[in-house]
Formats: sequence, structure tokens, C-alpha cells
Amino acid sequence: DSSDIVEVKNYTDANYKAPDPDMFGIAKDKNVFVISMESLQSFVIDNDVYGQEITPFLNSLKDESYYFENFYHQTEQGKTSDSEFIVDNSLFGRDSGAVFFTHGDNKYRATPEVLGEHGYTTSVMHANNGSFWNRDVMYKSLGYDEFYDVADYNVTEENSVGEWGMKDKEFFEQSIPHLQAQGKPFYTKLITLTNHFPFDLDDEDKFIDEFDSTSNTLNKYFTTVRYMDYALEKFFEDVKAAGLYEDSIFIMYGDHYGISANHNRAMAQYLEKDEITPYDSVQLQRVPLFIHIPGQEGKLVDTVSGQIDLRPTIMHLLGFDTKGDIQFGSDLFSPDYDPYMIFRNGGFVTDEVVFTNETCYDRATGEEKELASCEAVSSKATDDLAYSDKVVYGDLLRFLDDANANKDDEESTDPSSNEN
Ligand code: GP9
Ligand code: MN
Repeated sequence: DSSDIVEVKNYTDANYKAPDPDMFGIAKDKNVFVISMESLQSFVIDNDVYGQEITPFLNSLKDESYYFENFYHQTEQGKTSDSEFIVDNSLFGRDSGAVFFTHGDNKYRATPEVLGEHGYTTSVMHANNGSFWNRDVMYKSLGYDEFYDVADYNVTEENSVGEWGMKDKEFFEQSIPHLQAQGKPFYTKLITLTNHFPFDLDDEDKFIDEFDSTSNTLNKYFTTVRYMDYALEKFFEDVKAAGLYEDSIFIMYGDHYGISANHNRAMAQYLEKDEITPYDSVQLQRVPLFIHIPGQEGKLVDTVSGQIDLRPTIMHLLGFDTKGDIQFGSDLFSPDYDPYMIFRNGGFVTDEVVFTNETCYDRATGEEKELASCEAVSSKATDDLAYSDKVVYGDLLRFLDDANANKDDEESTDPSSNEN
């Protein structure tokens, strides 16, 4: 009931990290492009296949962006939808199944809803069926004004490939008029699709050779990543030509892994390692995060972080404080940011350690450590997940207004308080 929300709020309030005054509001009134890059893992960045660069565009974008090299996806079976849930709400998804299906009608305080209250137009663009992952239902609960789904795109045999349909390049091209038609400022999420298992590509879109290993999946993955990189490059050109670049910021992240542990042998071959250890598996869950702010110089950021941190980070860049919000991540630019990232299964990564499968590793070396070195954080990880679950399973954000109203009452009637 509503007393539960107070308990959760006390917990999240205690973990709140105030923004860096130099970054707070730096993107005030700007449009926000959130680009979900399908199955993109960090190991392809600045890497090559037989000397052929895999992500030439993203590699160059790194130099003019905040690029987070130790940023992790935190998804489970809900895949893309989990990443969307985590990013917009700063809440965890489910340990199994997909929260988009099970709790699509909950009350949330997602980024689009809050921004919508401050004059933003909010939308999602994704050339797939609107009901996939129950998006048409969940997006309403998250406060999106518009969902441009497959019906809003001209999908033909020519501009499609494999089982997922429209190719990224054409998807981005056809998104430009949708973007132009929107009220400004806007917060728009664009979800790519071509770099999705089974990584099918037309010959004309293969710009590099496949890798040669026992895993056909990994072999093809590099070519579809290379294609997505190309589509993104074209999109940036089109966004500039459409006059939408200068007044916008770009938040781009990999949604989840593309290559599962089933391909560890081939992965070891590619990475020139003897084997993929559990520690390596955790490090392979890193996905790229770019925060690109036109006019700002880039910076390589090595802070350990995760998708759960994006809501407060974006809101603070736009000049909206999140103090008092129920959220489980924190602003990546906060001077007090605590380098810490927790997986849905209770594993976690800090500056010092990697914890997975009940084993503690030194993050720098990958050497096993005594369990005690991981124990302190372990209980915080358990608490974070449990409190977040409480919010989702109990639909507790329903009670948020009540909780805030009570709090305001207390503050205004508290004689010992001389501030307001
Ligand atoms: C489907 C797209 C891909 O619309 O989001 O789904 P995934 O399998 O990655 O969750
Ligand atoms: Mn996905």
C-alpha cells in the first residue's frame, strides 16, 4: 500500500546523487535523440576483422562524444524491451519474462511522461509491429505521445532483409519527415533492427568480410554491425541536412548482447584468448554508450555504469532535477557518482570487483578474490533489486502523489524547519 512507497522512497532518496552544476541544464530545451542500437556490444568498437574496421563511424563519433567504455546492459529475457524499461524508468526489469508484458498497465514516472509535462513532444520510432513486446500498451503507460510503428513506414521487399523487415538505412531515412513533423523540443527514441540475430544481410550491404570461425552467428555479426554503423553515419548526415542537429543531443546505447555464451569458442578465437572465463563473460556484457552534445568536446569515460543510470543523467542534462524521484540509477556526470552496476541476476561490477556466479574477481586483472571482497556490495545489490521489484510488482508509483503530498504537509507543519 502507500506506506510501502514511503519505505522505498526513503531508500532511493538516500542514494540520490546531486548533479554537477557545470553539466546540469547544459542541454536545456534541446531535442533528445535516444538511439537504441540493436545487439551492439562494446568489443567491436575500435576493433577489426582481418584489418577491416567494424564501426568506423562510431569510432570517430567517440572523439566528439562522452563515450562510456565500462557501461553495461542490464537486460534479461525481455531483451530490447527490458532495456527500454530500464532506460526510461531507472527501474529494473524482471528476472524472467518481460515486464513490458506483465506490468504494461502500471503507473510509471518515465522520462517521456515527465518531459511531456514540460512541453516536450515524445515519441518512439521503430519499424516493427506495434504490439511486439506489448509496446503499444506500455508506451502509453510510459507517457509517449506517438508511436511510429511499421504502419508509419513504407516497407517494401527492396528495403527489407531477413525476418526482421525494414533495413536500418531506410528506416532512418523515412524517420526524418516524422521527426520534422513533431513539435519541438522532442524526445524521440529510434530503435534499430538490422543488427539482430540471425544477422542476415543482402550482399550489397556487406561492407566487410565475415569472420571465419565455427560460429556462423559470430561470423555474420560483424557484417551487420558494420551495416548499422553505416546506417547511423547516413542518419547523422540526414539529421544535419534537415537542420535538426544543432539543437539536439544524442544518447546512443547498445540494448543488450548480440552474441550469447553459446558462441564462446568462436569468441575466444576472435579475441585471441584461450577461453572465455566467467569474468570475460561479464566484461562482454559491456555495450557502447555515447552521449553526443553538438558543440561539446568529447571525453573517454571509464566509469562503471549501466542502463539504469540514463534517466537521471538525461533529465539533469536537460535541467530537470530528479531529487525525490523513485529511481535506482544515478547521474553519470554527478561528482558523487558511485561506480557500480548490478545485473538482474544479482551479479555486479564496481571499480574494484566483478561478482558473478557466486565468485568474486578483481576487476583489473580478472583474478579470483576471496568472497569477502564482494560481500559489502552484495547486500546493496540485493536491496536495490528487491526495492525495485516492490515498486513494479506492487504498482507503487500509483501512490507517489499521495506520498509527496504527505511529505509536503509534514514539511510545512514542521516547526523545526525554517526553510522551504
Ligand atoms: C523487435 C526488436 C528486437 O521489435 O525490438 O527485439 P529483441 O529480440 O532484440 O528484443
Ligand atoms: Mn534487441
